[in-house]
Order: sequence, then C-alpha cells, then structure tokens
Amino acid sequence: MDIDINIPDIGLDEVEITEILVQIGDKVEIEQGIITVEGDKSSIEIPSSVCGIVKNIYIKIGDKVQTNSTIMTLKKDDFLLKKPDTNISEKKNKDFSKDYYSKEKYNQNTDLVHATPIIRRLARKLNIELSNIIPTGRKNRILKKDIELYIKNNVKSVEKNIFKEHKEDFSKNIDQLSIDNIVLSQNQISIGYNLHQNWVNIPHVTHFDEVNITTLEKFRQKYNREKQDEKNNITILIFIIKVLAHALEKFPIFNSSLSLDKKKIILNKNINIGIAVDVENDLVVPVLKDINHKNIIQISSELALILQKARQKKLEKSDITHGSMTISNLGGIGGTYFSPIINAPEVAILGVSKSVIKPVWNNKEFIPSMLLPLSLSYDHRVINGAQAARFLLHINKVLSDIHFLFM
Ligand code: CAO
Repeated sequence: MDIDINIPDIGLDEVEITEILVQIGDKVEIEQGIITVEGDKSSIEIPSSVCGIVKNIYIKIGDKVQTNSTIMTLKKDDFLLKKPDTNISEKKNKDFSKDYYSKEKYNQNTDLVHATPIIRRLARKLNIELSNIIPTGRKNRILKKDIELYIKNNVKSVEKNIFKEHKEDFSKNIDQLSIDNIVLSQNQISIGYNLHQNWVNIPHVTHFDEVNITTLEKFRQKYNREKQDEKNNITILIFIIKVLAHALEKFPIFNSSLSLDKKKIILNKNINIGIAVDVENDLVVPVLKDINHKNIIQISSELALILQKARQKKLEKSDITHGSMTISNLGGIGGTYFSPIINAPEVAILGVSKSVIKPVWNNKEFIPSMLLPLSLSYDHRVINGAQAARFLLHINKVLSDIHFLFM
C-alpha cells in the first residue's frame, strides 16, 4: 500500500525545500525528519507521520512548495498513522497531523529553536542539540557564534571536570600509595623554581660529542702517582675546567648573556666557571673566578676549597654569582649522556658523563681508547648550531691533545 506525504499546514503560504533527509529505498519511522523547509522567518524539519519505505521523491532542494504539495510516496502494507500528542489513528489520508503543524505549534517550535538551515546542518554535523544553545541573533535566532561559544564553554567544562577527576584520583592515589613525605629544603624549592624558569624560557639545544682523552688520562694518572702532595688528586674535571676557559677565550659568544629586552648579547669581561655540586641532595653551583689566569694546580686547590665551603654550607653570594658557564660533571657517578639545563643568565652549560674505554679505528687497527662523553646545551637565541659544533670541536681538540692549550 502506498501513501503520499504532503506538506502539512505550517502556517506559511510558501516554503523552500532546503534539505532532503531521506533517499528512495530508505526505511522511515514515524516522526523521523524527512525534509527541511525554510520560510521567511526560519526553517523547520518536517517529520513523517507514517512509517514505510520511500518509494518516490517528487521534490528537489530549492523547490518552492505549498501546504498539501506532495513531496514523496511511502510504501507500506500496514500503515500506521500517528499524530503526536493527539489521537489521529483514524486519519488516513493526505490531510494528516494538521494539529501537529498548526500555526501555534509551529510558532512554539520556532520560538524554541530559531535557526537557518546552515546552522541546523552544522548542529546536526556536530551532534549538538539546538535547544541547548542560547540564541543571540535577531528574534532569538541561533547564530554560528552561539554554536562556537557553546562548544567553547563545553570544552572548558569538560576540561575542568577531567582536571577535577584527575586531581581527586591523584589525591586518592597519593593517600593510598604513599608511605611518607619528603619536605623540600628552601634551596631545593628555589633551585626547582629557577630550573623550571630556565627550562621554559630558554630554547635549549643539546649538542653531543665524544672526546678521546687517552693521552690526557695517561698524563693525569702519571702526575697523580708522582706528585709529592698526597691530597688533592687532579681529577679529569680540572682539565675540563681549564680547557673550557680556553674555549671561552676563543669563542666569547659563549661567555655572554642576553639583555633583558632580548635585543642585545652582553659579552662578559671575566672567565668564571661554575661547577654544579651535589651537597646532600642539594644542588649548589660555586663559581671559580678568572680561570684563564690560573694553572691546573691552582684550579684544583681552588675547587677543593670552594667544595669544602659548599659542603659546610658556608658559600657566600660572591661564591655563586657571575659565572660565565657551568659544568655539570656526573662522570664520577655514571651514565652516557644527558641534557643539562642552562643556568641563566649564562647561555650554555657543559654536561660531562663517565669516560669509558672503547675501540677506536685508526685506519689500521682498533685501539682501546678512553672516550669522554660531552653534552653542550646552549641558548639557541644567542648561539647557533654551527657555533656550538665548532665550540665543542675546539674543546674536543684541546682535551685530545693538551698541547693546543698553549696555542
Ligand atoms: N669520567 C670518568 N671518571 C670521572 C669523571 C668522568 N667524567 N669525572 C670524575 N671522574 C672520576 C675522577 O677522576 C675521580 O677518579 P680518580 O680518583 O681516579 O681521579 C672520581 O671519578 C671521583 O671524582 P669526584 O667526583 O670526587 O671529583 P670531580 O672533581 O670529578 O667532581 C664534583 C667534583 C663536586 C663535581 C662532584 O663530586 C659532584 O658533586 N658531582 C655531581 C655533580 C652534579 O650533581 N651534577 C648535576 C647537576 S644538575 O642536577
């Protein structure tokens, strides 16, 4: 059995078809939207009053139709006619569900949701219920910006809820899983703050290299064996400090800071090297001054003295300021490479990891060699990659052959 579906009386002389929501062959349920029409005020979705299979569609988008224009035919053996909220089962012809589409009902519906087909399509695509949106357009019309604001607010509230849930979960987990609290020292809190600032504000790049220190190590160990003074062994760090000072003389851009307005690079006068020191889990960075004017023995004694001061927590402000660049040596502990965080206002930091013996090819054979891993983090606003590579190459060259220190 076929039944024609007509445009109901929606209180307008003529409306335009703006959307056809079904195709021939589709199964249509009662009250399922089948077309959208637009009048001069707003648009409305016309639902089907019967269920059945779409057999024919007589309209296309853009067509102008009037009340009772036939728009499609549905095929069904056993028609079910339904008028929502009213008993219409007895009505079985073209004049269906008039009450549902009465002018008052139409006005009520459009008063609730007043939007153009584009907006309706957008809402459908985004799966948004138009009745949830606060209209700000003329005559309560929902505008695109109303949808955007609705989405924005919803995303915000979802984010807020997720954060709240996470916070609750976090607190619950902490309560359930923790056994104790470790209270951070004032120094740890302020170091943490500075590290965070530097990490967030400085565009870091870390350049890695491996230095063959076989010859230097032989010399260092020989020196330590033969020296008269029992205390103060010269560690590899002392040579690294001296060589870094030499490199800073050759590459002054590494001995600088960026002006506050970030428009100038200020070159430092002196060459002072900061040494990151681990004192009972507290990080302190005492600064060794004027290293370019000091020899290896002097540097070693000065480091020993300032380390003692650091461990006794007697460092003064002048001991920890005006560094040109910092060295963080984890080689006494272990690890291959790491990315150190720049100690602002300095513009670079040298990370040193544990030297290990590895086979090195000399074009004839593999020679067991002592290789020292270096990690140079630099501020990319001040130093470019080529400068960093040259700087580290220079350090590599001098540590590999200490004679270059006199050049
Ligand atoms: N590779 C191999 N061996 C190394 C080495 C390296 N990179 N660095 C040091 N060593 C050796 C030393 O030569 C020494 O061996 P010898 O007795 O045979 O000479 C031994 O390790 C112990 O050295 P050390 O650590 O006592 O002395 P140092 O001069 O090398 O370093 C100091 C001094 C204060 C830097 C170090 O004790 C320290 O505190 N390191 C931790 C730094 C740190 O925490 N950095 C992280 C900062 S960011 O969180």
